[in-house]
Amino acid sequence: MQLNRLDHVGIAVNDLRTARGFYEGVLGLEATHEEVIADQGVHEVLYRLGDAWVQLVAPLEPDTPVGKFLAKRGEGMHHVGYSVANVATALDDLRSVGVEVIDEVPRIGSGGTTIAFVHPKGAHGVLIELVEEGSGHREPGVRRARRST
Ligand code: V0V
Ligand code: CO
Repeated sequence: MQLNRLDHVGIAVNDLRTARGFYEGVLGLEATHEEVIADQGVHEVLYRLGDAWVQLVAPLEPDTPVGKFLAKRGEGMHHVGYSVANVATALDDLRSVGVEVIDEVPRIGSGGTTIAFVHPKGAHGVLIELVEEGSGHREPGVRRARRST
C-alpha cells in the first residue's frame, strides 16, 4: 500500500452558494471545476491549491452520504482523498489486512476520476477516498462541468 500525495479534502456544506461566498469571497480561492455527481448525491466545487484540491460537497437529497452527515454532525470536514497508483490494487491491499472498504470495486468520481471509499470505522474516524493518479480530468485547464452516470 502506498499513498502518493494528498489529493483533496472534502468539506460538507449545507448550501453551495453560501459556502462559495466564503471560500471565494473571503479566502480568495478560484473555482476550477463544478459538477453534479448524481451517483454520489453531491453537487461539488473544486479549488486547486498546489498539488491538491479543496472539494466543497453539498447534498442533492437528504438521504445521501453528505445529507446524512450534515443532519448528524453539521457542516465540516467530510473526507480526505489520497492519490494512489491503482485504486483496485489499493482496495485489495486494504482488504487483505482486514480494513473495511465501502466500495468493493472502483467507481467514477469527480471529473471522471477512478475512486473508492474506505470506511471511517477502520480509519480512525476519517472517511478516506482513494483517487487513481492520472485518472479523469484534473489537469489544469481542463475544467468542464460533467455529469457522471
Ligand atoms: C459517517 N460517519 C462518518 C462519516 N460519515 N465518520 C467520519 N466521516 C464521515 N464522512 C460515521 C457516523 O458518524 C457513524 O458513526 C457511522 O459512520 C455510520 O454512519 P451513518 O450515518 O449510519 O451513515 P452510513 O453508514 O449510512 O454511511 C456512512 C458511509 C457513507 C461512510 C458508509 O457516508 C458512504 O458510503 N460514504 C462514501 C460516499 C460519499 O461519502 N460520497 C460523497 C462524497 P457512529 O455514530 O456509528 O459512531 S463524493 C466525492 O467526494 C467524490 C465523488 C469525489 O471526490 O470524486
Ligand atoms: Co471527494
